[in-house]
Amino acid sequence: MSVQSIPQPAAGADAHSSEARFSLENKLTGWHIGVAMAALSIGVTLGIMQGFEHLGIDLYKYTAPAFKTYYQGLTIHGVLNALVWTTFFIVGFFTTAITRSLDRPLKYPWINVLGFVLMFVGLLMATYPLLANLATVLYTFYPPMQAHWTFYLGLTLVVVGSWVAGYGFYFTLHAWRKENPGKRTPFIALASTITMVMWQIATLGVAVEILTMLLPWSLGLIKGTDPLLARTYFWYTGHPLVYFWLLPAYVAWYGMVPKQAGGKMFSDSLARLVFWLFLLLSTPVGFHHQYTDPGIPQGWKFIHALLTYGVAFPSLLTAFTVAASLEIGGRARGGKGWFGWIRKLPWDNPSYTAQNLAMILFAFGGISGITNASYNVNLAVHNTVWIPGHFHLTVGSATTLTFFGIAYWLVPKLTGKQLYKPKLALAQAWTWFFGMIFFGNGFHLLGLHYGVPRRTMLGAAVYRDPAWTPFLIEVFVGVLLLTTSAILFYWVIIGTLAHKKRLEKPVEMPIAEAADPTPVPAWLDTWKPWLYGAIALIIIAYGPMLYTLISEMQLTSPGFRVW
Ligand code: HAS
Repeated sequence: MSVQSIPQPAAGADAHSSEARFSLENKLTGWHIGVAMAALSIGVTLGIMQGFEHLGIDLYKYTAPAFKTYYQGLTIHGVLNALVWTTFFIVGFFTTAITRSLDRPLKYPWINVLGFVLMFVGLLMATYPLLANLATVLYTFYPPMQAHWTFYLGLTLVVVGSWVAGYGFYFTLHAWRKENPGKRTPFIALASTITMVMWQIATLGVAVEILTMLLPWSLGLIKGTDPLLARTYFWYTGHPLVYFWLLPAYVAWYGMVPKQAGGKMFSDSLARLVFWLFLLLSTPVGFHHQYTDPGIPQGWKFIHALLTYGVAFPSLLTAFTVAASLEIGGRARGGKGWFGWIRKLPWDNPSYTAQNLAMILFAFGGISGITNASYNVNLAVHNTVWIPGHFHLTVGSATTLTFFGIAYWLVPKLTGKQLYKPKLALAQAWTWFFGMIFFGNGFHLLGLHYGVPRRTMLGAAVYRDPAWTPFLIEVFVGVLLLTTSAILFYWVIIGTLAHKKRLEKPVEMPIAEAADPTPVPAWLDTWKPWLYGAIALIIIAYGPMLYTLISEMQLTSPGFRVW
């Protein structure tokens, strides 16, 4: 099957005129993913420099004054890749996903335009201190390391902009519900909206952290911060943040990839249940990032550990149900026997392949996540390179490789141009896959066996052990493959944009039908119980500890600049 045949082209003139209804949504999506891809291009370049540094080759000597130190580079790498690439891509992707799935344009498009403007202004504002080496605080910006106030305000605007975009989506969904009384919300629109609601609940933590502490502190209005309280606010947001990165990939894996595979969604009801469970369980788990923080009692860490195993459950469901959807596709394409259907999947389609490879890598990333969640194992791996090993297989693979796969149908859709050199795009997906295998395996082993610290200039470390070298070389091979892959990605995308020939028929967003005709029960299309449940669980899991930390707050720690 050729790449163009995967996103089903609609018929002729009718399809073109139906496309015209969505021209603003197309533009908005294009702006968001354009910024996302630009950010990623800088972020990955700095990642390459980190790979060299770990081998003892410090390229920062040559890139000053633009990028002066390893820590400045690491901060920019984390902020651009983990925060900017993801948030912009997700809001852009949802703009298309929600409107196409509801088959109606945005209710109040100006709200979404405003959201984009706020996000973009925020990004520009945060870029200044990053480039000027005034915000070398890494992407978690823990105090007492202090950044310039524009960094905090810029990030706040990015988050507020994404909230505003979310309001635009809610109004659109509300309008659709009024126009379609009694109908079940289409899965893609529902799942995307649940993700945005989860994000709005989750980002309250970081909003409070910045507005009540970090921003006034960086402006000199208050003298100090309380690092433990700040970390608690941060991780209130920080863990659900990872599901904000993951769930758009799940929207594609459940709602789009089965169609690309030539099959159907194994169970619409189960898919919805998974998203509701994420709304319920994503937030009250943040203490698993604070197992080693002395100020949180063991009992609370235990409760959050239990809830963490709870939030892994919808991903376990996903592993089985998405595999089942793919099996339906493989068998519909003539696959036989226990595993014969796997070969029949459309491995010649780069959009499909990137996403399926992302799933496979996530199986390993998920296992290391479940390992992290165990209190006593976490004591061994916390703050070691095991952790970046884990998150390159999750946000760097499950999310990013899926977004590459989405881009391979979305960019042709938005531009009306044929995907440039699909074989290069296929090579891109495979090089990312193998790059992450080398990278992830090397870092996991280094962290577990040798306790090699993360966020450290390993190339310059005096305690560097020669036994690390083979694994660091393995990681470097990964870096080289990932670099090749990134070059291929931009080659394909720029080639597509530059393509002269336009597609005769517009590309349609792939939307999978449910295999099971049984109607989705009403409780899986009802917001209130899930929303109230999520709020109640957050109050139980965070309320008492936040009350204690806030009532005992001591804003005494001055700011430090350690770079
Ligand atoms: Fe995590 C640290 C626990 C998932 C990202 N995580 C991090 C950090 C990041 C991150 C960025 O408990 C570092 C933060 C920092 O800078 O300090 N994580 C978990 C757990 C899960 C998990 C239990 N993490 C993620 C996801 C991320 C992400 C998703 C980004 C997108 N994580 C932790 C903990 C820490 C942590 C502790 C703190 C560590 C420390 O000490 O600092 C779970 O949600 C994972 C569940 C996943 C699964 C896998 C399901 C598999 C699927 C694929 C199926 C494959 C198919 C293919 C269908 C159970 C769905 C079929 C193939 C065919 C060919 C047909």
